[in-house]
Amino acid sequence: MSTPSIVPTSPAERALERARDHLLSSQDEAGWWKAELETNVTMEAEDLLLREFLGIRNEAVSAPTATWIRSQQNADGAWSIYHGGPSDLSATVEAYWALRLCGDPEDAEHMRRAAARVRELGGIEETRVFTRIWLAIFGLWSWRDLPALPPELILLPKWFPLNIYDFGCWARQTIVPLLVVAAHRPVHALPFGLDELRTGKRRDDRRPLSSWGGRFQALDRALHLYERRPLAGLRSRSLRLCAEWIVRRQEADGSWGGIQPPWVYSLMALRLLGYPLDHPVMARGLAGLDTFAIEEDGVRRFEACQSPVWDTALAMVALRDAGLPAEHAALVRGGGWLAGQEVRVPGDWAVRRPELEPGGWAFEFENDNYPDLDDTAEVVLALRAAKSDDAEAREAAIRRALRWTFGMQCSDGGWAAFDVDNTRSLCNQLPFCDFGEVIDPPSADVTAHVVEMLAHEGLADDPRTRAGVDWILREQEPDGSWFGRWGANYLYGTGAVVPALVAAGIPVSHPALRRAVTWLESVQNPDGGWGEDLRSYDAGGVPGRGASTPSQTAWALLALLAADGKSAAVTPGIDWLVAAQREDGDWDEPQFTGTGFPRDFYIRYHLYRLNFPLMALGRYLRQAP
Ligand code: R04
Repeated sequence: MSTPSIVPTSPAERALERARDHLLSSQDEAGWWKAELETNVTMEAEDLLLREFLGIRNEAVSAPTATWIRSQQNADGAWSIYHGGPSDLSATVEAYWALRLCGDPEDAEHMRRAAARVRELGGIEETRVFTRIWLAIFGLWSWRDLPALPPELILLPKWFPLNIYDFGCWARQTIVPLLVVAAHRPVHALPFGLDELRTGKRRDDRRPLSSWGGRFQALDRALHLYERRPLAGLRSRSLRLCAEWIVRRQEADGSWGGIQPPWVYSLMALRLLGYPLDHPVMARGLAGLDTFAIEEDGVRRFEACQSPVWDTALAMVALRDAGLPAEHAALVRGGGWLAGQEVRVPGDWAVRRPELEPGGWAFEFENDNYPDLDDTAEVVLALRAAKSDDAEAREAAIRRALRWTFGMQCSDGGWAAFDVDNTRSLCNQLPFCDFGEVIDPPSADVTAHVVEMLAHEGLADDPRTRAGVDWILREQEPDGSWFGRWGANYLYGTGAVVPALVAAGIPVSHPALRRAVTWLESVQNPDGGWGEDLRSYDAGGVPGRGASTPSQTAWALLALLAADGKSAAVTPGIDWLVAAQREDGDWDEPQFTGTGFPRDFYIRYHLYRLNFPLMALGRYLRQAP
């Protein structure tokens, strides 16, 4: 089937056509789209450390990885965790260390600058717990100076506070293998030290006993005493349970959760438990890791995760917005591929919802244990954009997705990414949890995607959808915006919420929508676009401000267009998109506009710069008089 030709009359139409063709040309023959998921150099550094630990690091991997890490160093000698971001201490320590491992001499210019910057930022002593765990594994930090991680944690029943199911699934999958690693206290000596990265200062983070933080510090001291003589029976039973838990969760591609941290720590844990490298679980895990490496132009970098389901669903929605008919071969193939990715087995979510029938979609190629509500919502919207050869099977999959979605609604009416009522904020107070979000409470962006999908399915008046709408309305910030949990930041939240509320039947005259429009107008850049720096997540950060980017401009436009499109901000926004487009139909977007964890972990989705502008252009042109 050929691409329908829109007679290009306006610049916006020409921009849409070029973007559409560019997107169509990047589809895989199997039907999916997948662009790079870029994060930061801790991925490459830890890949090398894992290989060193397992005794499989070689020059073929080290040299191109080191080239990549060197290429990412900032002028001040440090590394950042996102484009244009401030120097990050933990990332810099890991990057520097990885380069030492690859043979870069301590007195090389770039290394001296890095070490000096590390000391300025507080030295090894001030790095995050994960970095210091890596250092302990290699004898460069004392296990005694780390928060205790007793494997007996696995024995806590699922109703007991701080049991593993109280943690968000990404933290849970990371913690269980780390329990095993910490129990072994491995020390894999290296031929060099890292004294040049130390300040010699002890960190003073004692908290008062009147706070949870302080009480957990006291508990931590008690656990360290227990670590000296753990009960042998309890310890071995705990380790056995951890091993079973880990092995049972390996995915078909050899990964754990499709994300790097649990993957790497699970391989280390199993190795420490005696699994040889040629054991099928280990061999699958290691072979799978290689498929997450990108090797080109003499460099090797590493994806923290892969996003084919998410990229494909968004691309299909964008192509529908761009005017492609449901019969178009690209949409039919994309829909067929997505349908085949449906999750049909229970995962960790079933611990809280044992009676609920499986359904829905995950983010990655293989991640049966962790389907999420965000992908499920976008996939249902995408499937509706494509004609299917087997309409009955398609309907059945959507029915299962709807049932699963309703079953996964949190008790306050919102939806979270992976779990129900995963809201025990106490988890964040543990001394071990100094990095990233460790719980999965409902968020405005996920709830909005779910509500939009339910409305599209004709369920806007279902009381459960209404509860979601009410949840969203309660979450609006005083300035009229919504927080973005999985995208940067208030522009992402607001860009998701406004179209959802309108789809759910909230009139565009509703005060919540008018306030959202006013907020978007107030943060538009003089150049007509929108942008929001990731510093907006920091305490005292400014919401909605930053250099204009294609994806964030598109999010603002999607909201304004949904809210009747009469805002005077629309035309300059569209003009900005048109002017910023490259000749080949794509856009440049060095900025990271995806969020893994606010403040700690950010993602540059390489398809955001194309998918979202295409949606915005498509909806604009459909609305234009
Ligand atoms: C865009 C939203 C889609 N939707 C599903 C989210 C999928 C990606 O979620 C994660 C990606 C992650 N990466 N790395 C981590 C991670 C966690 C996610 C990660 C995990 C543990 C540690 C450090 C990083 F949930 Br420790 C790429 C919402």
